[in-house]
Amino acid sequence: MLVLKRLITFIATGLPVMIAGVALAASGQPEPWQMGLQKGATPVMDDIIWFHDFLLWLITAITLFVLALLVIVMVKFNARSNPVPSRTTHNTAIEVLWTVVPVLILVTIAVPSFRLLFFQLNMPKADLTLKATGKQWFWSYSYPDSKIEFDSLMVQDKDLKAGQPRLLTVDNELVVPVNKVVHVLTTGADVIHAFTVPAFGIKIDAIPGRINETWFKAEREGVYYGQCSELCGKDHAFMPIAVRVLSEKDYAEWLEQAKKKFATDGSRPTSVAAGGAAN
Ligand SMILES: [Cu+2]
Repeated sequence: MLVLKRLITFIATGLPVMIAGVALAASGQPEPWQMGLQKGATPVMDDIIWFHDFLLWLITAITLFVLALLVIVMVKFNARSNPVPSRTTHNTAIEVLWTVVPVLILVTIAVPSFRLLFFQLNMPKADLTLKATGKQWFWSYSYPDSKIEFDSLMVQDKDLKAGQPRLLTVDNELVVPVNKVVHVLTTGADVIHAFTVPAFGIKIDAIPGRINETWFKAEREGVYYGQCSELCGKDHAFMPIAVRVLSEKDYAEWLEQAKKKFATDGSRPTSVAAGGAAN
């Protein structure tokens, strides 16, 4: 009885909180009691969410169908209600069906799956190129076209200002313009890290000695948070990624300031990897 009581309490109190969590999940960061994925801010993430939901409905339907078959068999064909079993061993029609129908289901999954994969992997022409270098344990960002380079470190709990999320806020955010295609090149300076922003639908390894690339086009202004997603050492959990998406005008203003604040003379190559860069 206690279990039942607890279940009722959970449903009564937990569900409204969960539903509220769904509504809040639009803020570019995880929310308490969040269900499902963060709301997408890029076309790629919108497609990922669509594909995820599509698969969820599909597997739910398949699971319920199989469950129904099992229940029918248990009720109709148990030893008591069906004492003399039939001797049937083959049925051509049903054998064709249970081969063809799963094939059709797989094709239905494969088409949007490949379409999404090509959408993610075919880079559209870049409006802006950034480089993110994973280091133990922070990120360095450079804007090669503007000769800007800076480090982005997590803000410690005691230094947080009101409204800043704990473990996600950084001192220098990555700043990008809205509705522009941004290429992100990633590399690691020491060990493998991974550059991940859930609301953008991107997750790409940052590997010492090589450059990986991905892209995003943020369609809404705001701040979007991510975290290093490759176990990279003791402070792996404390090297968040914060991307601020600004209007084109605000971005231009930020860029002017940043050019003064974070200028590199261009003669110093960004350290690519301990073993990879001979500088
Ligand atoms: Cu890392």
